Amino acid sequence: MSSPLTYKLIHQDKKTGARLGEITTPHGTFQTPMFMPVGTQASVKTLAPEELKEMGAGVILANTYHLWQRPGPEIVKEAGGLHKFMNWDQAILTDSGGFQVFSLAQMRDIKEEGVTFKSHISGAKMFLSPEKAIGIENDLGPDIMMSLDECPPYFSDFEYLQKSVARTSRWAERGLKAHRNPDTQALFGIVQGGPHEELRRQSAQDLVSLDFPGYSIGGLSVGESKEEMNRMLEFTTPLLPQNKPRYLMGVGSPDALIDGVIRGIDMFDCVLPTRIARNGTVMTSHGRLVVKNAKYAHDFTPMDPECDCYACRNYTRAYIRHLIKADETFGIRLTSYHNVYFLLNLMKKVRAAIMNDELLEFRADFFEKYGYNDS
Ligand code: PRF
Ligand code: ZN
Repeated sequence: MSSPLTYKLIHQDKKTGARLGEITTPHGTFQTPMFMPVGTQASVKTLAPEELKEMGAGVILANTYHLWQRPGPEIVKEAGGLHKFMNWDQAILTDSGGFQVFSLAQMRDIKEEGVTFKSHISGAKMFLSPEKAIGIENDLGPDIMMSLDECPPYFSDFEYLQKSVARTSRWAERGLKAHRNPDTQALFGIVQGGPHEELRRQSAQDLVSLDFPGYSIGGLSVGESKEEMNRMLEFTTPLLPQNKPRYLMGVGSPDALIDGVIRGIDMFDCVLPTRIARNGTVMTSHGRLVVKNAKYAHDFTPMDPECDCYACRNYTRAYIRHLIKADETFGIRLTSYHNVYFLLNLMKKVRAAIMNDELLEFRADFFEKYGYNDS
């Protein structure tokens, strides 16, 4: 069996766990550490695939749960798969639906067989098993797919977490067996375990013994502190193989990206840049800026004067504020464009810093300028 995904380690930072690498998929190669913009429903909100490509996104994420509910995997399959359906020819990763069932759906009943829940769209009672999730992901056809996992609340009681982690390992094994396209789609296992080192270790060991082509770290950034997340990452990444990618799920604030990279994470995704953009908030080299605020009404400078993205090269804060206030959708297209560009560009700078063995210096400078005060 030939692997559909290869991870090449290019350079390891001398002072931290950070790794510069390259992931090759059936739909192209991207450098890591990488931020993956989220296209929940096969669209990165407000942005065209050509725009994502022009800002250097080599991989995007889509959600099994949403696409299963609507339009349904049959239609995506009929279109020739997700890449053709959405006109994106670079890599795609799908989340399994487990996390979305736990965060969006009501009336969840988790059993060994799978999870029963009420659809947040139709209200219908539905059932998701590890085999079913993999079957849908096989129909959708992303390059990288996730195992079905359970993401329990971070501080659930120990007994519960222990049972949940063991079940997530069994679900991962069942998914691996059900996987129909191991030569063209890489299936990752997801490490869980809440705040407990022994459970994280058990979870990582179980999954590593199943020999997945890559590993995700789940159950973090779910309300715990940044220090707590960093502690768990520091403990967990050394348990994962050096020659395979590590993906920290649902993390995308600039500080957490840098601190994750320092602890050996290669891939990240988050709705943050597009979500805050729709609220009129942008990330800039000097921290967050609420561009729709009245104080920018007469400000004819770019959102971020240090940014060279399409939006910052051509439009002013005053204009974008006006568009957002007037409910003109072009306004949130510009803020979305900028925010996604900002994170892709941040990761590009992070990769350069790793190559030069100066990531810690980069972190100190970035944190100071951005206004983070915990460095
Ligand atoms: N599991 C899955 N997807 C996720 C998470 C998880 O734990 C998280 C947690 N931050 C985000 N997305 N399957
Ligand atoms: Zn910009």
